[in-house]
Amino acid sequence: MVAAVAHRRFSRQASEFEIDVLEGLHAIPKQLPAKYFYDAAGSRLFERITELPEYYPTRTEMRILRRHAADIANMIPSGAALVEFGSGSSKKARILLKAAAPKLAAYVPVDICGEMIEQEAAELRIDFPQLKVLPVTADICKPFELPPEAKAAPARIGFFPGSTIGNFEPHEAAGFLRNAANILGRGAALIVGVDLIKSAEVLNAAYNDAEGVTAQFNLNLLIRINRELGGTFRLDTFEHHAFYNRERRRVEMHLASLKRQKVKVAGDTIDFRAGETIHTENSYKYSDESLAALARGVGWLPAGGWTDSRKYFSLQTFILGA
Ligand code: AVJ
Repeated sequence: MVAAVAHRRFSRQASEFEIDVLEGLHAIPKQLPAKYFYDAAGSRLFERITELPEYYPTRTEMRILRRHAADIANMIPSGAALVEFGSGSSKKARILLKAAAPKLAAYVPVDICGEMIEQEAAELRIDFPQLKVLPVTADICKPFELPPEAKAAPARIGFFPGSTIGNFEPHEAAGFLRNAANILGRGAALIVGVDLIKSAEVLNAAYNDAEGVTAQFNLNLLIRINRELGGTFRLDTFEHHAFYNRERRRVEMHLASLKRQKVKVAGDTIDFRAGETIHTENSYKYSDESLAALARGVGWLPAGGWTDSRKYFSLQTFILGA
């Protein structure tokens, strides 16, 4: 055991996950990056969240997409390539593809999880036999190369649905939009989905569902740390906390320690005070105006959009200024 720990500490290459987790747990206040929610179990729990009665964003965005798919397709120039950032299961792109596939040179799903997009690409090729599906495995926040067919197209249309942009700090969201502009290039357009600012009641319910699926999703991060980093988190000593922070226009998720305790992770000891939390996610809420201001700052010009009758969710389009 001693040898194993020594081996881990001194000769093993630490993974990015281990580095990020230890850095976050030693920070004040404690925090963990939200992107680590999505292991296999976490991705399944997120799918369940999207079907909860309280969690309106996914079904609202899908409804907007279905209602306006023809308008969106019309706005896409013939021969363009559709590039989806953080495509995951491509569930939303499928709605667009039903209307736009015949005029597209290619559909390029980009995701950090290569296995997921290759699998999804195989299914899309069956359902859209005429469409070129060219998946790219990449971190959407960093520069990456598009496939030659997408670069050669007369224009590239970016698609970033799901309010994924809400997980970024505002300066990171601006960085993403700038990176997307660089990757998509001259003549590009971008379609972004954002969850809109609304009453605290509706927001708090969406992140505190009666069935407790969101709590399981949040706590699954500790299960993952236990499994992958030899953690000793006791799940019955941490509690899911989620609330709308109105001043900062974001829903915050935390895991609160119910007592004073020590937890081991990758050979390190982490101290918790009673009630101390790990901040696990921010989900920023936008208005059409606040998103437009952010986008304008990095060269994207607002070009209209669509919302639902309750104004819960918004799909906004932008074109690249000169
Ligand atoms: C995937 C970022 C859109 O912020 O609402 C759902 C993730 N977290 N319930 C969101 C999430 C808790 C979700 N996004």
